[in-house]
Amino acid sequence: MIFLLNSLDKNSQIKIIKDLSKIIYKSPFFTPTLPRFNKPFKIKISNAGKWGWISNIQGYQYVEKHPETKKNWPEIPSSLLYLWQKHCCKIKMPDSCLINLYSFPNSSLGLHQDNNEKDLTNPVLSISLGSNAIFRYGKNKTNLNEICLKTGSICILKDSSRLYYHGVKKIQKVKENIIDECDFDCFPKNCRINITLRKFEG
Ligand code: MD3
Ligand code: FE
Repeated sequence: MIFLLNSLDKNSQIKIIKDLSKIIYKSPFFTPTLPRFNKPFKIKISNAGKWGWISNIQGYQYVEKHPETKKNWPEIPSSLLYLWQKHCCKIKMPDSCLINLYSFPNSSLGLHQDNNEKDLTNPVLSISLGSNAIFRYGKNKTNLNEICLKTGSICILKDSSRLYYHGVKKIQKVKENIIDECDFDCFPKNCRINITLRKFEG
């Protein structure tokens, strides 16, 4: 696991937030639910790319259409593809971009592994924007590291870290939230957005 803390400058973060607002306009946030129990997650999500990750009573899956609008997901913006090429891979492009919305103060994400992708040797790239996340991760559930992911931080998962357990314990609000400064109605005040770029198909 490679952390590039505060790696994106303000202008690149603003460009990404604008691109996200266009995605959310076409593909609104929705609340995923837990497989089997159908209990709502404490985050909202949307996607871009050919394959969007969803969760509902049936399980976790990658699907080509938004579960509510039934439309294809919007394209992954070039501002994000550029970061994938810079930090992950020049050859294979991601085909999935999950956008997680954390509201302050009640959002969190339980400890889990990401193993729904077909080829787990492909890397994952994550970008944090807005409020801070208290992020926990480790090889086992019992021995976790904790780190504060601030706005503009990038996290790269490859090789042995690809199957680490990880989750977001809580959200901490910040004095100047760059998402609030952009002033889009689609994002609540004091929120955090996490973007994960992945390759779902081989
Ligand atoms: C470690 N998202 O969407 S991003 C997820 O902050 C997810 O929203 C978190 O976990 C968030 O699945 C964490 C950092 C991250 C992403 C993928 C990973 C860490 C990872 C895959 C494997 C190991
Ligand atoms: Fe995850």
